[in-house]
Amino acid sequence: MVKLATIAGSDASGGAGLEADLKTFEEYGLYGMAAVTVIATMDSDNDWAHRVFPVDEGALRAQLETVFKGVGVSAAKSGMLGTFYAVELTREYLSAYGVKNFVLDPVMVCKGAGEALNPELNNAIAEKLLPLAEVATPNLFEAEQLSGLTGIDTLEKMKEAARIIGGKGARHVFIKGGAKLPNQDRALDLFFDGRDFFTLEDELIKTSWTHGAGCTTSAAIAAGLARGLSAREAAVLAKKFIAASLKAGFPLNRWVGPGNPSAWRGAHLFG
Ligand code: PXL
Repeated sequence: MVKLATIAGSDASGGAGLEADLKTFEEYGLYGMAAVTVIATMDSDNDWAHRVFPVDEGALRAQLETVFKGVGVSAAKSGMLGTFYAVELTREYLSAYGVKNFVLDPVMVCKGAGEALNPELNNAIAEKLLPLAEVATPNLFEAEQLSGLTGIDTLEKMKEAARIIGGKGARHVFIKGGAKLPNQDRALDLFFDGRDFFTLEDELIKTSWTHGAGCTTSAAIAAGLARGLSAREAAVLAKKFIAASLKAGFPLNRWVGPGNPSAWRGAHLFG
């Protein structure tokens, strides 16, 4: 059994975070483990306002020991880290255990929360984790934060950001969410391998139920790497996976709805 791990927050509502990651790993036929960094909760009496509770440093280290020392992994991804010590422990364990297949999802915003999370961590994520990343998967906002560029509103600017982020150490950069560029009616993402750019275009799935889409995409890339795909092959397959998931999105309540990673089974088996 191929094993991989996510170092990420728990989304108590189940659509994003490590819950999305583990569901995705399962769909790829892999054995998933999780080291929980923070617990995110949402308040239905207060317009689904998010709260984030960090897991203490000792408990996070003990989980990382379990995962990396006690079991071992073929790949790992990180999601919402939430504290400086989570960034540093992630760096420490990935380095100590020589994890090459590491996908950095530099979670800096949460659609539901509507604002930047922990902006004080952004530099630490860039400095400590980009150099370890086989693939970094920023959305447009995160690409701006990691590259220092502002107002990424064209494919050319996405490319410039990818080049800067690659220059900071990520071996491949996958910028998600080009659908948000002005006048964009296709789902457009950009993949950069340190030399060449590839655009990944697909039908834009018009849905409000996109909660967890970023987590799912980066988890699918990590799962593809664990399966032995190249970074580019893993990104191409992840894009198909997320499209199937979003086509089957559904509401949880009046505020939020996730994609459905298990939709892949049907899409995959029955075309
Ligand atoms: O989608 C970003 C995200 C990542 N991780 C956790 C979250 C969220 C958004 O809600 O809760 C744990």
